[in-house]
Amino acid sequence: MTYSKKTQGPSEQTEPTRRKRVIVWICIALTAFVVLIVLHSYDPPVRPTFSPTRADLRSLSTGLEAYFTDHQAYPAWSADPDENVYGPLVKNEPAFRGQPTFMSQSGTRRIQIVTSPVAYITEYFSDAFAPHPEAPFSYWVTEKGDGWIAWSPGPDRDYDLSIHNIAKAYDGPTTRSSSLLVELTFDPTNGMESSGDFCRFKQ
Ligand SMILES: [Ca+2]
Repeated sequence: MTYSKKTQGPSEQTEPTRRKRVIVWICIALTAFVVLIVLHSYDPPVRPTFSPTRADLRSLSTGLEAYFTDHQAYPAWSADPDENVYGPLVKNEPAFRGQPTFMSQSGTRRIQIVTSPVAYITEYFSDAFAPHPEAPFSYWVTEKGDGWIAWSPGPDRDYDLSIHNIAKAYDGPTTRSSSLLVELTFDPTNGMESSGDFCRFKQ
């Protein structure tokens, strides 16, 4: 007696088998749909670049020197949030507390500032790397008043230069950075991974 093996053609699939295939195709379609939605909605974080920061620091440098020409002094700075332009931001961002920057017009002393009444710069530039998007650069003038340094915390958004070390890092006009300044400032050879701050100073 011989037996022939009978294969099951598409038209001969049983109803349960057909239902399983339909369910599998529906699952595949749903998965593909979800993946497409996720890919479409994914918005990679935009990292600030250094070009605008570098350009803003250059413009700031021009404004500071114009101010010096008229006043024989650089604009006042303060590390006290009651006196400086970081003041309104300190409540939500403690990183600005004690960080030196431009003295504000509403400070306790009546002072000439760099934006008013004469606009040596039209506004304090926003530092794209600061812990708050509206924060300007940090800023400090040497005790002798002969030099200034302005800086951004850099890609790690954490200030390496502060009121506690700035006098040791920058000692006035020089063409050569101190070893401490080199250590604490951004190194382009490390790409965006460098933790150092990004600065410009009177040379
Ligand atoms: Ca830093």
